[in-house]
Amino acid sequence: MLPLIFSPEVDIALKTGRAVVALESTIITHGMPWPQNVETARAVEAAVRAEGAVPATMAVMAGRIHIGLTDEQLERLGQAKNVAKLSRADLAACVATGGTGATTVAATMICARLAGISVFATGGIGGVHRGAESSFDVSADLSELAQTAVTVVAAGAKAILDLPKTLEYLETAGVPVIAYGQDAFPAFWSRDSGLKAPLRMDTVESIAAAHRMRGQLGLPGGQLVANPIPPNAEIAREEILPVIEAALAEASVKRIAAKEVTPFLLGRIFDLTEGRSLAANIALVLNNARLAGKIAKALTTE
Ligand code: PSU
Ligand code: MN
Repeated sequence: MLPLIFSPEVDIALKTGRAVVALESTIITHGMPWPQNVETARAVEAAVRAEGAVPATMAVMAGRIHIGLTDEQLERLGQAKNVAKLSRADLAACVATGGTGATTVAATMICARLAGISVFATGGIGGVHRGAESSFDVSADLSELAQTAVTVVAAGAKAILDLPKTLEYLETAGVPVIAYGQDAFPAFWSRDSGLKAPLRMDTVESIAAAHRMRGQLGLPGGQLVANPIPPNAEIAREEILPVIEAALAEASVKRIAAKEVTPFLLGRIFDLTEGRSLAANIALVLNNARLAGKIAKALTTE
């Protein structure tokens, strides 16, 4: 028996073939401060529901993989300190030892596949970090996209990363990167990274069809749907880039490494923009939840 605990709502939805959207929990524990993290998690679930799909927020609690959290569990997770950040490398050990932790994009994809969920919404995936040629810091999210058949909706990759290298990696790994409704690959807080996305699709039906076709062709791995942040919420690239540079310089002086890098940078960018980066982050996650809900719906209708 797999150590999975389905919330009653998700259980019924999966058994009756309804649309379900997976959601991660690292964004709650490591990506946003309390109480905005919990408020956002709830709003994201509501956005998925508004599209007629059922949200399944994932987390490991006391050695069980939860597929869908109650409101109370969400609140507890959002207030908890020192929660483990679980990626592919940590998941089994945490479950086996009865631990508790939040799932990253990589771990959420693994849980979604185990649960039979095909679509997942997040903010921005991890990627190749700047200076990766010496640090070797490449997010496990990328290799997960190459091997786990889940369509991930994100606002591109976070602009703190080396985006050209991230796109090169995804191409090598055979991951389709699909910009939604525009040619440019979006850069999380900004709509345009200055790079062209390898693929563009303008309808959820095409995204759903491409997801299905990958399965029919026996291709492992998922798809990355890069959904630009809504125009009224974006922070222009010229404005966010110096802030990112400042945060990166600080991370380097403080020798921040491994799992701490992304949470540290997001936290510093929040401080340096006086919270504007968080408002943008919330807007883009909600936007991704809506699109993921539509894709999940499209996947349930042949
Ligand atoms: N999207 C957000 N905020 C976040 C993340 C995504 O808007 O905090 C998290 C995801 O869980 C993603 C992780 O998998 O950041 C990447 O961490 P790393 O770079 O250490 O792989
Ligand atoms: Mn990393």
